[in-house]
Amino acid sequence: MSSALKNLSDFNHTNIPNGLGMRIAVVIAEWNIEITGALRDGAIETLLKNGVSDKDIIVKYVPGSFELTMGAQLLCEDKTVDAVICLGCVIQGETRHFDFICDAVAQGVTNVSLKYNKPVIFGLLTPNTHQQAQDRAGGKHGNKGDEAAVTALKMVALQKSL
Ligand code: DLZ
Repeated sequence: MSSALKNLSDFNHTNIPNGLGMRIAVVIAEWNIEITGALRDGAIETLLKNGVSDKDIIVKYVPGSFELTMGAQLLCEDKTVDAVICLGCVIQGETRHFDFICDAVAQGVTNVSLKYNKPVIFGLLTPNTHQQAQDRAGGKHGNKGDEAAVTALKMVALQKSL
């Protein structure tokens, strides 16, 4: 698996657009908050580092990853929001809901994004173990929240360029 070999956060850190003037919402699942909180911190740090103003970062929480889609939809209703970053963590083996939740979020995020014509970023960790989650939430494979923030900046810049 490619992620066994590298820090995934290095992968998309080229040509990051400046986020000044962008308004970005971050929706975080409270399940596995020790992981999703680290994803949130990585995402916010990356947004700030790349020019997004503190006042233009909206942070909201939903109970679990299944609710990320609804959270994203509510935030997309706000016309001042340019993009929504969804952050969650579903650990396989911990729940029989794993496949249902992951499929629902992937489909839901896609649907909301297309419905509102707005970038909605899929920042859902789907690891087999808690250790794998930690490795991707500020550990040896980087921080998926960081990557999600870069993706949001790139997608908003793309949209604004058209
Ligand atoms: C119920 C549940 C379970 C078992 N596991 C997780 C998980 O690992 N990660 C996560 O984000 N949420 C989990 N949930 C909660 C669901 O996402 C959802 O909040 C509930 O099913 C209520 O709709």
